[in-house]
Amino acid sequence: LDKIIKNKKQEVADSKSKKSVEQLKDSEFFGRETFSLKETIKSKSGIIAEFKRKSPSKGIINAQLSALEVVSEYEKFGASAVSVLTDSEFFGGSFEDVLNVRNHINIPILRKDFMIDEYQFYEAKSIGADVILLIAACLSPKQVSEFTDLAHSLNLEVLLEIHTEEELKHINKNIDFVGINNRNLKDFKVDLQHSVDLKNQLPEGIFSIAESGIYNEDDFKFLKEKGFDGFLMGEYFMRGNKIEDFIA
Ligand code: IGP
Repeated sequence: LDKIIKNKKQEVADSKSKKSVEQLKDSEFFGRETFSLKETIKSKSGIIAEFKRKSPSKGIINAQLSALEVVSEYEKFGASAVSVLTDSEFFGGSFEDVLNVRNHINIPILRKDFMIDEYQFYEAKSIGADVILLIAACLSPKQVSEFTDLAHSLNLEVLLEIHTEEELKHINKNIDFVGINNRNLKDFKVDLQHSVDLKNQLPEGIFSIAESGIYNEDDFKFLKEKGFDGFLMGEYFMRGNKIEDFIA
């Protein structure tokens, strides 16, 4: 994670020198009306289906498919939202992946990246994202709170990702969704029961999303029974498993 953050800081510095916030605001998507995951999480399957070519834990997952092909399937078969990785170095994603699909789907897009600087929120908005991710493990509670306000001022919804009891402190009343990562980012181990235990400590009424390592119907059913509202799934679908078979 430290390596990713270090790389991200450099990347953001480079982007800033190429394009100002004012230039980002000129993008055709900046003023668009956004889609709300708060609405689609309940009206559809709850699945947030991810487009991801590779990851630090799995290496190459699927480098063949186009983002548009994949997310169109996701939408067609009932995904509540799509998550698109925009980190290129570690996840093989790009802004183009979001830009190429924005006008072709009518569900929210989560820009999946490591948000560490205000600039990235304007960037997210300029490429047509509707939701952004904040990862507690790389932010202070104060940063989470400030970034949440900034996101909301741009009409972006906020998913806060946590993994430990300690990180419950990062939650504030303005957060839209709390994601509990089933995968430990330090050793990449997946533990669904750990997530359920943590979910039981969330504030009443907040939307909860189980993230990562959901690889079969039993995992999904288990987490659903335990009361999770949303399910963030990437690898399983990127390896060619069909979302329609899964939801049916
Ligand atoms: C999806 P999986 O195991 O279904 O491919 O996981 C998603 O939860 C995972 O990509 C993820 C992630 C993150 C990626 C969760 N939190 C933070 C990058 C950064």
